[in-house]
Amino acid sequence: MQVPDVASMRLLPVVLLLLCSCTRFCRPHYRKENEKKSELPPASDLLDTKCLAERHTHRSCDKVFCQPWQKCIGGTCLCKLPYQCPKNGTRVCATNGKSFLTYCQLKSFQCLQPDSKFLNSGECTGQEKFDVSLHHEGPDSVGLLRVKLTVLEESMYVCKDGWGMTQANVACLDLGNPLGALDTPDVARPDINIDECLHVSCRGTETSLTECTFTRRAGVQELAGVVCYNDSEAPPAEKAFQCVNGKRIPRGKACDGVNDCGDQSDELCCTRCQGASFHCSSGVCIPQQYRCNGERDCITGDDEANCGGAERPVTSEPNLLPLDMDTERKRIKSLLPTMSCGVKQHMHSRRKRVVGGSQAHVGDFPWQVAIKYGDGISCGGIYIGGCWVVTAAHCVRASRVRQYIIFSSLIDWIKPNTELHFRLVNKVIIHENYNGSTYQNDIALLQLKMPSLKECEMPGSVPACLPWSPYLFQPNHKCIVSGWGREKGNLRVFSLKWGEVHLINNCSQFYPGRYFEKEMLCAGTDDGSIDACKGDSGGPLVCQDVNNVTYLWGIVSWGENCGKPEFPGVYTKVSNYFDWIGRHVGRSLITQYNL
Ligand code: 4AZ
Repeated sequence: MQVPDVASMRLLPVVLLLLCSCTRFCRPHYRKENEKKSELPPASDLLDTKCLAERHTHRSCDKVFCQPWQKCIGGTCLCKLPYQCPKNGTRVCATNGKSFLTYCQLKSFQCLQPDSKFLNSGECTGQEKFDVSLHHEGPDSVGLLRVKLTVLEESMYVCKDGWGMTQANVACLDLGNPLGALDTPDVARPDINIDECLHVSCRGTETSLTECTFTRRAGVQELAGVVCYNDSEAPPAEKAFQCVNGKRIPRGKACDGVNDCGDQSDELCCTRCQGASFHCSSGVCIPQQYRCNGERDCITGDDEANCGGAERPVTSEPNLLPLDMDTERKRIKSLLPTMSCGVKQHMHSRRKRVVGGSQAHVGDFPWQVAIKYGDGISCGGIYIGGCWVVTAAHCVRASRVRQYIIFSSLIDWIKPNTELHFRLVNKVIIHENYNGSTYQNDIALLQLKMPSLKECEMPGSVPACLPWSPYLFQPNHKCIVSGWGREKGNLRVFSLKWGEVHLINNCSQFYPGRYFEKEMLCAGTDDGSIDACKGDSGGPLVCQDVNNVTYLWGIVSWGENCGKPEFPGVYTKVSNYFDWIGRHVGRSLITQYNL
């Protein structure tokens, strides 16, 4: 670990010292190079073209959370099986006349068999009738929306207040249009006396209006108009944003927090957001109303951060239907299993934080482990829960499984502290596509031996969270690298050091032909003064989210020398290996939100 402070310098070999002081005078390169990239503006200055090419939709768990009746596999939200739903809830009735134990069970069933939609809560009686229709004055496709709810005798017009593309898309699905709505124009009221209408509010993920929230509004009001999507009336391609589902929407409607496409593809690749919307740092625009509403909408959690204790759990208006499905959705979400990772125990987090980086103390990096092989610590590693440690593939060999000792809570190798624990290794799993000459897929798992009959738990250790999406942290985010790094061949042992580095974009410019964007990431400082070095390999690069939860973002892998600004440290991009890790350790051990 190369850190520029004087105290640690004393411990570092002279060679390294010279290297560090030299690099301080080297011209910083990163800023200049990053600016070059923005000379190529995307089609619209709001949109990230590289991201658009990935064709994200509401089912991309790299970008958004899956629904509670879905699970995230290989970056896509897939249907859960009904039995994987939480058990408690109330019975609901589907359009196929069957009743289901819970809303989640119906939704997971519908996910597999899209024909059976939600009808209403409670048992099916065979009598309930739900209907959506368009009331036309003229011959064109514009109409006023009428809804017959199962709980009401008569059909009613929908109020214009609260009406928008989110609601209109759901209504057009009910009207048989898979691409939803084209527009929500103003439509003249019919001549008859209407002194009541239905106010409707949807999230946009519903497959029928029956799942939205309805309230009755008295008084003469403007009514909701809608035109469902048709290709001939849609804006021409040159003026349109092309949705992933094939729909074309006016270009100006992308990145405004409103899901105009219906598959959300117009809100998932945004460099910033316009109108009444909030920009998640993952590049997603969400409606401004979702900010500080008590529900995490951004995968990065930034919509619920800095709310000043003023989170307003939405007190929904009394719904006309006996059970509000949005409330039910949130309740199901809260029943899903949760896991604990990336949060230091209280004893430690009270410690004043060190600024500038250097010497670590017990509890500062409770996920950091040391791998002892031979006479000293050969590599770092990261505890990820259960019996599992992640490290770099180049650090371990399957044939040496019995020669490794894993230390946790270790600080000083010369003066072992009392908190120290150690474990032997049961199994070494090296990534099947690890390439020792290119360092591609430089990742390995160590399964620890259980001490007697107890679990693998190591007192004082806390697992680091694993990132399931490459969008959790962005370039320039400040992260921390830690380790017992030393010069190769130098048997002298150091204590655990840490340093702050930032994530560096576009790293192939530093390592042409050697840097693989999908599998690797770069981090460093402008002057190169903080860097990982030999012996830090296999150890953690961790980043904290807005809620101070720590994620294992990178594994120290390689780099040209150490502490050279023109050669930043290269790390294994952990998010790319989430599924691989899950396959070996069990998904439930590492999945936080999308299980
Ligand atoms: C190594 O040899 C090594 N400066 C690790 C990290 C870096 C360079 C070398 C990054 O283990």
